[in-house]
Amino acid sequence: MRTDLPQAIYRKDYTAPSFLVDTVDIGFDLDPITTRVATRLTMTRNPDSVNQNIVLNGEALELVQLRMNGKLLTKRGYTLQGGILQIPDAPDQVVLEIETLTHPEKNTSLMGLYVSNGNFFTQCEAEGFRKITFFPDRPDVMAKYTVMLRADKKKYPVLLSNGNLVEQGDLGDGRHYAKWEDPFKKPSYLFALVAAKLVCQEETYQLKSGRKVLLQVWVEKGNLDKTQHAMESLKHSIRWDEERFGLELDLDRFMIVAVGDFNMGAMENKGLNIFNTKFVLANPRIATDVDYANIESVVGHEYFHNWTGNRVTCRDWFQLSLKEGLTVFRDQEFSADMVGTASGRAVKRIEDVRLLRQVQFAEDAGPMAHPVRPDSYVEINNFYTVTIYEKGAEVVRMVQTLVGRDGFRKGMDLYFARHDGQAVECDDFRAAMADANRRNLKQFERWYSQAGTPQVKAETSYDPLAKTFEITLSQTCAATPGQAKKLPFHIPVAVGLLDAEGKDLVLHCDDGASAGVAGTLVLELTKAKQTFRFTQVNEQPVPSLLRDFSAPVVLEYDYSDAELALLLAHDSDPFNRWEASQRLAMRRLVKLTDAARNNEQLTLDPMFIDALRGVLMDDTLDPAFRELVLTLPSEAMVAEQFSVVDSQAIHAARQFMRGMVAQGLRTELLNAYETNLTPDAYSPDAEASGKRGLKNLALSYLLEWADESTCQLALAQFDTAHNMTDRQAALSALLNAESKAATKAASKSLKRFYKDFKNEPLVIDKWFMLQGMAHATDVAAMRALMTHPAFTLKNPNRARSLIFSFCNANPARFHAADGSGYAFWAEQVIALNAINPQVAARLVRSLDRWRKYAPKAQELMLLALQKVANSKKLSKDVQEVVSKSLAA
Ligand code: B3K
Ligand code: ZN
Repeated sequence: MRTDLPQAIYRKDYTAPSFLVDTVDIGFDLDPITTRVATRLTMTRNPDSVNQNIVLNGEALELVQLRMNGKLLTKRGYTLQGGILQIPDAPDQVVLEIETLTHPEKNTSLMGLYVSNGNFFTQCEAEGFRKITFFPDRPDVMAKYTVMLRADKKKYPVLLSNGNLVEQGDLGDGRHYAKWEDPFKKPSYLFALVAAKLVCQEETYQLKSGRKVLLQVWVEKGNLDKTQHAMESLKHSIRWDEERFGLELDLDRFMIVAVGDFNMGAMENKGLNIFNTKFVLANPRIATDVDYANIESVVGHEYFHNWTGNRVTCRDWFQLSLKEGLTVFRDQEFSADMVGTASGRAVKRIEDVRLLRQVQFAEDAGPMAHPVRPDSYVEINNFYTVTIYEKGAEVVRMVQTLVGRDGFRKGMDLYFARHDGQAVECDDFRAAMADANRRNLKQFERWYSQAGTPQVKAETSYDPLAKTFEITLSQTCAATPGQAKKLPFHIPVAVGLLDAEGKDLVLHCDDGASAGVAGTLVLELTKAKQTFRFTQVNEQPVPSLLRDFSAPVVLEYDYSDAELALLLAHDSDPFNRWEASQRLAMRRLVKLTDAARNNEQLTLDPMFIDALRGVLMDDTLDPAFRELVLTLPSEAMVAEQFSVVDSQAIHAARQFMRGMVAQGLRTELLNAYETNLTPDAYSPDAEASGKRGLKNLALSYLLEWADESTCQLALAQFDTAHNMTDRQAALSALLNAESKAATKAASKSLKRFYKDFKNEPLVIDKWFMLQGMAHATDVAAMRALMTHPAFTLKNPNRARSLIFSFCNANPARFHAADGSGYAFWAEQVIALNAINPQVAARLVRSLDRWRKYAPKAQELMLLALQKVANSKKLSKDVQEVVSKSLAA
């Protein structure tokens, strides 16, 4: 068995580039079979470098010729080994002319220059530019680009690249050209081109300064009725960055282009964002409320990168979170501000934290755990993770909590004043925040260097005579690969104290606490153990700890059910209201899972149902918030509570609980269903989508008892829905209900859904996804689905919709006792590896926590992992994840 790791790259080995590139002139003769790329680089020796040679990266390229200062370089003039071209003995000023050939149509990796549905696109982050031409392909080499595109005019009427269009015309032979110039220096990973048959929605938009800019959203002809929401989102993003951070769009033209084959969500290329169609196209017929919200946040995210990422970029890829964590934080704040209301903000916060806990905490506890600023990697594409993105955003959020919102803005201003146009490190961001606020953030650095989720334990004691209340916080952090010992983190813990009625007490505390929102103090935990004393506390309070989830930690406190019920009913912090509901549910789910595993009788106490009833019936609460409270922790979240996971028992426990809630609240759920209908014209706003969310959750509960009447309710919704949110929810509820009537209704609806939407790829993705996730779908059913003519592994969205949804979101079937799920997984990883290593490596992650399962299951998982490890021609993407998963 091969478990050896391919060559790792270490942060400590960073050296400055030997030559800097001043200008790049790059010309393309675009042809799907063979594209000729001619590059002219002007380069200057970097006095800071120790390396004398010119070093260029190149991958999957045919080198036609190479000239230095006009002279042809023969094979004796350079070396080319392992994707690195080196030229020794170069003068200090160099003009390099490089001609290469690439084969876009054959490029299924979707990195570099590739073809999707007959059109040309590029993806260069992180290291795709080296698949286009030889270049020092590293983010600390920033240059000015001029791009010449030449292509068949009929087939590719639209020719786009970064920056401004400076010239275009015919070439006479049925081909045409366009010349683009980007006025800003940029790293190669931000280069992009599009040559395609597309149409656009465009608009002139006036910036606050009065300057007018051209905004365009480019799509295939049939999709022009699906661009409005992306355009609106873009305008909102531009305005928001002006208002919240004083950051203006620096170009005269900003383009978004949608492509159906794309490895991730979207890409922030300078002035030419390229998007997965999934995050652009929307109309009520094809997109759900969640899709609308995702489009807004991804459009925002990519736009915000223009400052946090593009104007100030990363010195090396270890600093990835410098741009990603910060930009996720910015897009989270943007989405929250777009909703506006306090409870709307809380809903957004809860959704973000749910993702963090379910996916990032799991990553932090597994073999792929890594710090927000990693120390090493084999394949950088494997490090576009929830740790870099979501935990990175939490780290930025903690800075804001520590220095305050205004202080944070001051820090951002200083960051740009110091580093505009530079490629910098995470430390530079922290230094700007510290200096602008005269704060010591030295210990805070550990959030960047230490992996793992800290566990914070709280203990309290009340002294009625002295009227003092003490909170003792202690922190630990489990070992992660390569990091046995952890030093204490600097953790902001926001707390409030509730009286017996659930009202906030006025807080007095002298132990290093700073004021948060009213009724809240931020305790700064910096030691392994620390006590904070509150004075003038006239009654025994109930503590509301870690309000608004002020730090990405697991907080343990021995709450009684009664205390949790009080918090759920009254906490002024909506996040902790929700949190109380999840604690109540989770402790019961853990017990139920144990009982299910031991084949004991499952029971649920009425107190829990009563607490949920109270929330469900509380009309003063937003429907969206009520939906979150009524949603039980996912099976994946329950699994995290166990050292040995039993997926079948967890599924049984959670299903039992859903059934009991459905039974106990049937009348209230029916009532919620009826009072939250949204018969008016579709709008994705928070109020309407919140209503739909609660109504559809009610429907899914009602179908836990899938009798004739509830099936009819779902069928009627499916048949008459005037939007995809309701249609998909009805189908999903039917698919997951267990009764003959439901099964019949589901199969009829599935057929109809396919027929109605067969020309909408994004909807067919949903069709596959719902089936991949349905409890009834076992491996045999998956294999049958894969033979469907609409299925292909080549399109990442399609592969994800079926294969990933089964492996990641159908745990009871994926972890079938016979190991069929694992064998299936191995086959798909191997097949994907040959097509698209990045997508394949993501799928490997579905088994990386194999040590968390019972011995018998472990054995079967190990077999599957070894099968992949021993297969031929493994990409380094897949090799890295497999070997790290197998390592002790
Ligand atoms: N920066 C890109 C991600 C690139 C992923 C490369 N494997 C999208 C984003 O985070 O905005
Ligand atoms: Zn990003």
